[in-house]
Amino acid sequence: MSLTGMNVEHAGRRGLALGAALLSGLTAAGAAVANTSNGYNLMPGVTDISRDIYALHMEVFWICVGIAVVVFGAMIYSLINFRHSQGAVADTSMRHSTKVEIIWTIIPVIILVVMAIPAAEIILKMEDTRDSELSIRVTGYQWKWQYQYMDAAEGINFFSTLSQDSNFARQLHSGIDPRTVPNYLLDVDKPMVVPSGTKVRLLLTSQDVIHAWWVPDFGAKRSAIPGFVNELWFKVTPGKEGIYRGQCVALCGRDHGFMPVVVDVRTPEEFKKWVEAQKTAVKQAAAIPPEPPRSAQLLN
Ligand SMILES: [Cu+2]
Repeated sequence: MSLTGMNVEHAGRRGLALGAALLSGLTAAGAAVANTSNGYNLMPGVTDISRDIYALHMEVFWICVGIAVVVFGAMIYSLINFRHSQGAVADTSMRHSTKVEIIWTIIPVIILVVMAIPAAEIILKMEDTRDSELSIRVTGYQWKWQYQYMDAAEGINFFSTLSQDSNFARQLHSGIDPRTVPNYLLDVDKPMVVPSGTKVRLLLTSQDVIHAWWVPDFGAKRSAIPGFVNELWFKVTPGKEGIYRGQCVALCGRDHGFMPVVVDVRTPEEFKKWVEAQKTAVKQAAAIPPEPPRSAQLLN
């Protein structure tokens, strides 16, 4: 039996209906697994922004899966059912169809608009650094970070460098197995400390080359460029206090891989205590008289 044009059209419609059913089924499955994460997916993170990014990522992912199912489904169905050995005769009469062209232009445009609206909303939210409660100036150096606190924590200023354990292990012929070093290359001597439930704004710049500050759990990443000040904000959900790790993500030279970012998120009360302790330490350090110059020591 040969397949006529009528049969092809009928089969095509059936294929589309099958694709639509699969798409709706997959969307439901996607919603069900959206809150779980394994090592292969983005992490939902601990801030509103990171959760928004994750939700958008999953939404776009399932739209792509749906498109793939419809397109490949139609292709595979056609390849199997309308193959030459089955006696299929190619329809050579259709050269151009304005109707079809309009449909396959409008559908992708609708899909793109559906994806662009929530994406733009999240970008605007990420850029809105107004009403921040704590600002920290972050300066990138080859190869470390400097954190200078402002607002209520004004005066706290320190460098954050790769922890000694990682630094020893990374040396050529160190004889140390990196797998025995906890948080290898993701640990620092002095982490950034911030309070949870607080809108923290970072002012990023660099002293030498372009670096980039990134903590995946915060959904926060921005370049630190010499001569520019870039802004970034995050607000860790209360109850999600803990240590969060990231890295410099701009190829910034030989030791690019050795300037991790570590953020210690504490409750606002604990953060206040930390600020007081830091300020006391700064005062004590300032009270120590400086050593006289060597020439003066010799004269005495
Ligand atoms: Cu860097």
